[in-house]
Amino acid sequence: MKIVYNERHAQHAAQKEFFRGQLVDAFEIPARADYVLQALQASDLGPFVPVVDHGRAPLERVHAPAYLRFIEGAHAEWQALGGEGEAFPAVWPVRSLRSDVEPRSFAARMGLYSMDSGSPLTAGTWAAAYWGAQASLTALDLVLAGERSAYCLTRPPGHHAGADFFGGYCFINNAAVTAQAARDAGRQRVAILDVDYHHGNGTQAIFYERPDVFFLSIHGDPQTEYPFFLGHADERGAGAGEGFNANYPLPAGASNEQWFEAFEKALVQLNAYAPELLIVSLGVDTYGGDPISHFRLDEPEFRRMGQSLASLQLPTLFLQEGGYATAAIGRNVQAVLAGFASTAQGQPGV
Ligand code: SP5
Ligand code: ZN
Repeated sequence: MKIVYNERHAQHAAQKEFFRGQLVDAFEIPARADYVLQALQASDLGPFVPVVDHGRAPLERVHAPAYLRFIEGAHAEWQALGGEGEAFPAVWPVRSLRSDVEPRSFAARMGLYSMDSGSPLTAGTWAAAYWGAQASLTALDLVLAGERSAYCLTRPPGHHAGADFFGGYCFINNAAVTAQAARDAGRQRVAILDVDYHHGNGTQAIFYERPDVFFLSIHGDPQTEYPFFLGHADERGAGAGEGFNANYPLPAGASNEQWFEAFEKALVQLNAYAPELLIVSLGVDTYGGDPISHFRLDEPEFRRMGQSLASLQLPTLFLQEGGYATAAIGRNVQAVLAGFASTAQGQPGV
C-alpha cells in the first residue's frame, strides 16, 4: 500500500491545551506521527511517495477563503499583539450573537473561526495543516490513478474542522477536501467512513445536504463525548442529502462486540450505496489504552477492521485522524493497513 507522509507535520507542535480550565500537556503532538512512521518503515507496507503541491484551490472548494486566510495569518497576528506560545480562543458568537460580521478584533475572530478552546494554534499550524491537505490529495491521486488503496500519514487531524471553523485539534478537513477533489475528478459517489472515537462533525456538516458524498460514523455518544453538539443517530442528512448521513453513536465503554455490530451495519449501508471511492477517516483513539477515549479495540480488532474494509472491494483512501496513546498508535495503524493489504482482492464483499 503506497504511503504519503506529511513531513511538515512537526511544524504544528503545541505544548499545552486547555482542559477543565487548566493548561495541560497537549495530546495531539508530533510524536504521534513519528511513532506511526517508525512502525510503517519497519513493516513491509509502502513504498513512500513524495507529496505533490496541489495549491490552495482544492482547499477553497471546502473551506471559506476568509477562514483559510485567517488560519494562515493568525499566529503572526497573535504574536504582533504580544501573545506568547500558542493562541487560544476565549469568546464565541453562539446563538443570538452575530456570526455574519467579521470583527476587527483578533480575539473575536479567533472565536468566530473556532468551536473550542482545546485546539492550540501555533506558529507552524498553517504549514502543517496545508501540507497535510496536500499529502492527502497526493494519496487520493494514487487511488484515482488505479491503486487499490493508499494511506496518508499526517497531523494535525481534520474531521472536526468545518467549512469555516477549527476545533478538536483540526484545522483543515482532509477527508472533506479529498472527497470534494474526487467529485471534481469525476467520481460520482464518494463514501466517507469515520472510525475515529469522536464524531466527525466537520465532515458531516460539509456534506449534510448532499447525496454525492455519504458520511458514516461510529463514535462515542455525543451525550457524554466530544464534540457533544453533533453525532446523534437521528442525523440522517437533509434536503437532497436526506438518507446520506449515518451516525452510530455508542456509549463510552462500549464492548468490541458492540463496536463491530455497528461497524458491520455501517458497511452494509455503505456497500448498498455502491460508492466509486471509499475514504476512511482513520482515528485509532478507539484503542483501549487511549488516554482521552473510552472504547476497547486492540491490535486484533484493528486488523479485523482492515480486513473487513478490504472485503468491500472499493478503491480506498486512508487518512490519519486521532489516536493519543502515542507509543501504540503505530502498531494500531499498521494493524489496520496490514489487515487491509493482506485481504486478497476478489474475496466476497459483506
Ligand atoms: C481528532 C480528534 O481525535 N480530536 C479529539 C478532540 C478531543 N478534544 C477534547 C479533549 C479532552 C481531553 N481530555 C483530557 C482527559 C485527561 N484525563
Ligand atoms: Zn478522535
